[in-house]
Amino acid sequence: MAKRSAPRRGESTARRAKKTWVKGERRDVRDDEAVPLHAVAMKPRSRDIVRHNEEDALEGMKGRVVASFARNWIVEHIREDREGAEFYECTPSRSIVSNNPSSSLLAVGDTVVFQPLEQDEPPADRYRQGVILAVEERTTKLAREAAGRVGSEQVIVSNVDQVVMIMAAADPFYNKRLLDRYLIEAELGRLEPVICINKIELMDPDFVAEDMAVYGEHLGVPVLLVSAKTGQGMDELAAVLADKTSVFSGPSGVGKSTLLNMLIGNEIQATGEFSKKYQTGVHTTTFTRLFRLPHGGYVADTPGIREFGIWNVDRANLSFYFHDFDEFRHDCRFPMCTHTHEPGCAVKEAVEEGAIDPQRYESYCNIFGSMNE
Ligand SMILES: Nc1nc2c(ncn2[C@@H]2O[C@H](COP(=O)(O)OP(=O)(O)OP(=O)(O)O)[C@@H](O)[C@H]2O)c(=O)[nH]1
Ligand SMILES: [Mg+2]
Ligand SMILES: [Zn+2]
Repeated sequence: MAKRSAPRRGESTARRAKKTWVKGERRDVRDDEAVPLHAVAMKPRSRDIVRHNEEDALEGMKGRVVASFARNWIVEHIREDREGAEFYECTPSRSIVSNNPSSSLLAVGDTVVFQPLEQDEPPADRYRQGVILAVEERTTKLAREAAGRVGSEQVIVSNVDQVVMIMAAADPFYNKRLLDRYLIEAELGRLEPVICINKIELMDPDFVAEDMAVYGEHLGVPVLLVSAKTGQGMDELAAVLADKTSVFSGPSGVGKSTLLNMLIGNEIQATGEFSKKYQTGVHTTTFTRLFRLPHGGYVADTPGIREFGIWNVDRANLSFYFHDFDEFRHDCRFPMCTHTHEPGCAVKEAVEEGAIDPQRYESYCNIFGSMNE
């Protein structure tokens, strides 16, 4: 008798993967939720899809999800000619196929196959409608543990090159412990990390530079000190973003959207059509959205986050994400040393001698302590 789990002949990997999605389950939506509820609890609409090719339902148009808005996913059609953007308001098809098992069904940044619905010319304030048929495998992602769903990942944004972790020099004061969590997530999601401290005019820049030295000097993470208010460091930030796809992430109120508005500047009209239609408040971002930079590159603006549940790391491998421990861990007396309570721990010795930043070690212990045994 065939085993239940054995793939049936002709069943694609994608279709099998589809069955492992975690669906439905309602949960409380927090105000810092980066990914809307419908990303995981979808209720597809039944509509007639325009099938250009009846034989293959996946024959469709290729696009990139650039925003989530209300219950729709805004998909930009990827066109050969690249002349002018073309947007569609899409919902997932009931038979949507995903290559990202056990993860958010859709996320901003995803490459999708979609089909426009047959409809009359949409009203001026709406885009044409479409249905998403398939989601391609994500190459990179910024993810965290889904709120209220232990063991399930929530993708904030996918297919970006780097994560710019934005914090403020003051108002609100930056949180290095959150930075340490971001660094782990960046590595897991194969993203290059960049630290950007905004509102630098509110603090002594030398103090901040010194305080951040461990990241720049020991860990090789670029640290930018900027001010959207005075324009300080904006050229460096623009250079880091040029021709790349980046995500701005960090706590609420640190100036992510303000920085992005400055970078886009007067070009904002040119980049959107889109902006006019989906204008929310200037500040307090409520949904993730991808913007095209005037001089090349894209940046995803995201809602502020308060916490960052580490996903996919356990006590046994956590320390491997702390690269400032790398040169010491091999000298620990026990090969499976967790660097917490063991005697003869070279990492702890390095902390005592000042070779490892004590705050980084404290961060390690905090995250370690928050994980299940
Ligand atoms: N002093 C000072 N204030 C700034 C600077 N940049 C932004 N702000 C202010 O900080 C506040 C928050 O800015 P936002 O851009 O909305 O912050 P955000 O990170 O996008 O916040 P969320 O969308 O809630 O995540 C606004 O009142 C800005 O005017 C800066 O360089 N210096
Ligand atoms: Mg914002
Ligand atoms: Zn050790």
